Amino acid sequence: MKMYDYTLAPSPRRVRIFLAEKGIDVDLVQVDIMRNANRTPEFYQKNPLGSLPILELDDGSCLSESVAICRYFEEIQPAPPLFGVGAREKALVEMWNRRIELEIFAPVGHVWSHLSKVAEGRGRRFPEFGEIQKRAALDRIAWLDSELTSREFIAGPNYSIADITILCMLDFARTVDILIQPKQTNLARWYSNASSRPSATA
Ligand SMILES: N[C@@H](CCC(=O)N[C@@H](CS)C(=O)NCC(=O)O)C(=O)O
Repeated sequence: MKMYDYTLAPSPRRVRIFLAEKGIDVDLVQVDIMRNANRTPEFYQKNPLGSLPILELDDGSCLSESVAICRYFEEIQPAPPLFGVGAREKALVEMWNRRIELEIFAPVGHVWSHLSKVAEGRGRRFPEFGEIQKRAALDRIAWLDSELTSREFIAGPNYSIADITILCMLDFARTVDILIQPKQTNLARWYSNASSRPSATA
């Protein structure tokens, strides 16, 4: 089994952190997406969307989508549980993971694609759209701060895949100058906690 990875990209990092939390080792193969190493016919055979991460199983079949890959590992090694335990907690983890992906990670991704210098030349850009997405991301990060007022982690008392998604989103957001604001003390406390876990360096 091996995972196609790019150290600087936030989506494969979600899986690397997940694996580190579980103590699972997987061979990593670096694919330099900034040099379009993923935009080749061979690579599109592995994932028609051309995106990372991809997990290639021993029979040669491939799984993509970071959350799907994490679910695969949760099934084969349930401990420690990172998708929640019991009906309610599992639903809350799912709820928060989806909210963070759709409501915050996606806008941050659009800011990177449409406004950042490094993404120049990677596709058509609409700077005004990028600015709108930046305002949306900032608003939703403020919402996240308020949600963390009374909880240690976003979905409850336990660290979960939803927290991993926040960590990767916030570190990615920093590259486009979307920062935790000084008054966002709940989020700052959460960030200090999550980023000091050993898995955060994965
Ligand atoms: N929803 C996907 C997102 C995958 C994605 O967008 N990956 C980026 C890296 S973070 C990528 O491979 N982009 C390829 C490119 O820009 O050509 C997941 O979670 O796996």
